[in-house]
Amino acid sequence: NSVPISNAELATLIDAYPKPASLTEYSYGTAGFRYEASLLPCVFVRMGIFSALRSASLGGEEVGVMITASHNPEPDNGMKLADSHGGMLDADWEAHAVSLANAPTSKQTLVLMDTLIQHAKGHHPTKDGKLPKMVVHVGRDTRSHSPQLAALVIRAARAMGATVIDHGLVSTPMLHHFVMHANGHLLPNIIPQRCNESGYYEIMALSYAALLRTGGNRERLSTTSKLVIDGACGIGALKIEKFGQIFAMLQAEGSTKGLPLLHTVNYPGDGPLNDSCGAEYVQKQQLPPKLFKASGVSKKYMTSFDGDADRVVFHYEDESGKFHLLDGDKIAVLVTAFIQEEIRCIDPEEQAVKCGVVQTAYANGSSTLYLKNVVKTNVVIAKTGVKFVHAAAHHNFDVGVYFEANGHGTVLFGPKFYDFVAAAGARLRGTHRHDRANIALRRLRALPALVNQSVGDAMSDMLLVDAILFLKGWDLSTWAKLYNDMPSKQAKVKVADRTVISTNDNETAATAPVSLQTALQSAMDAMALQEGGNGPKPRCFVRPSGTEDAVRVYAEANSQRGADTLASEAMMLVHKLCGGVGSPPKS
Ligand code: G16
Repeated sequence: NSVPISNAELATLIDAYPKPASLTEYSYGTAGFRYEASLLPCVFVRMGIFSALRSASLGGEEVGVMITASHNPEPDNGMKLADSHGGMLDADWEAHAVSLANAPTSKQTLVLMDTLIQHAKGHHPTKDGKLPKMVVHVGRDTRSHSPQLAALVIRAARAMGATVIDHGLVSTPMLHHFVMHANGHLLPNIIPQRCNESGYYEIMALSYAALLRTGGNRERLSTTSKLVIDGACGIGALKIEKFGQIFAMLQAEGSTKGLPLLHTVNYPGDGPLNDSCGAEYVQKQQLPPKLFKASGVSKKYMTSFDGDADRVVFHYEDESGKFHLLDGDKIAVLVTAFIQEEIRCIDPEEQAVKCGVVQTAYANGSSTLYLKNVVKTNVVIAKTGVKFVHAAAHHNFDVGVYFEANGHGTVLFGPKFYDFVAAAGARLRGTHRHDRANIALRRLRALPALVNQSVGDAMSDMLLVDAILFLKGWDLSTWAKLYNDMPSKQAKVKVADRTVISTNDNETAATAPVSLQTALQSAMDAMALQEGGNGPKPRCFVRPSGTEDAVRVYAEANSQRGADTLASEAMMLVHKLCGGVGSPPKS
């Protein structure tokens, strides 16, 4: 497995794709490198090298590279790096990725590369003194420039001597799932699946079917309502169709016998990716996807994925035609309440496993209160970005639910959960299938495979939500009415250099420029006075985006007008105090 590296070939490749003169420095961002596509070939060559080295540094565990700019507009592209456990790249290695991406010449790139080679050899010595084997999984989204960028990663990783598994068109969570299952030894509690599309669909379909079956009543099974899916004109739209085919095939074979095919109406659309559709648009604008306007489909049960299908939100139109959004916060509430209720059926004192939710500063204040006071769970607030919320869920809880308000999230099950399920299995052996504790046990057993534990996954989350709604006999309006969201507003401001803004750890307050937080606080205080001290305190914060060249603004208040006003004031303050570009935002 020790492999020769062709330095001459690598140097030629690096020199062929130099750093663009227009760019000072590549930065890693919230979810990896993300830029306008023409700026990326240089980074992609170097990340081909990097991903091979990362695999070597883990002693030959398999890693992944996903070519996508997710929710960004079509002209952008980017890369998400999956570490061997399937999650995001280890934070300590981001710095190495950035150094390699920014090395000015091929010579300096190869010097940095050599340091990482020595690191890998030091940690995983081989008999002949060469590098351990290297395996890199590569996937890409539907952007027109993704194939060329993927080819650069593949060429560079192969020049390193790595084995490349090219999965072609896949969603981001599929790629992460493949990597997680490829390193099966890191998954002691789930039977590893084939690390390919059909393996992924099968595990989803079978566990979804297993969860639905705990509902028992066959008659009710046929009432699953038709779910309308907005795939953001991207990869999710393609993949949901394939999932439907696999589900139908399993049904024909008898594996999911008696269960209805998930009745989906798929709207791939032929518009540009993420344009006036998809989870980012629907959640940020609080509007239905434009694709639906003339489609004449039922608007009672709808869902929107984002461009790489790692986020999902639900929405519907009520009798009066009013749009209702069920975002990541609502999903966190539904899923956590469900899991805790099932656990309680086996362990009424809830002593065995610690459940909790990780949210970010964007979480609607009502959701946090509902989670704490009604669901009675633990809540932790972490920094925006899957890498942060995932780490916090893993670190704090045995069953850690994380959902960003934008719909990105999943559930992590830790060793204590599996011990709990095993002990319950032993204790409940011989009990009747319809005994409530027995039902709860079967539900809990189905979850770890249905949930994509490597990263947020629109398809997996959609199936989980659909199954929970089905088991509860709820429609979207019943779910929506669990609590009322505080009115909120999100916006973006363009500034010359967004790095002039820094924030505290959980991004609820700006720490620089110094005058900014004082001014934001005055705006919040003024809004509180205007609202007469009724209800929760108005809240607003700003932070530089790690995926777009913009500063994000969030405001919530006790009325929509209050939230809009507060957001406008915050936008004006950012523009004035942080070097706004163009004319100031209008109030
Ligand atoms: C990525 C991250 C998310 C984050 C979002 C927005 O999502 O994975 O965790 O919430 O960016 O980040 P920012 O506010 O820093 O731009 P995606 O779906 O675009 O990959």
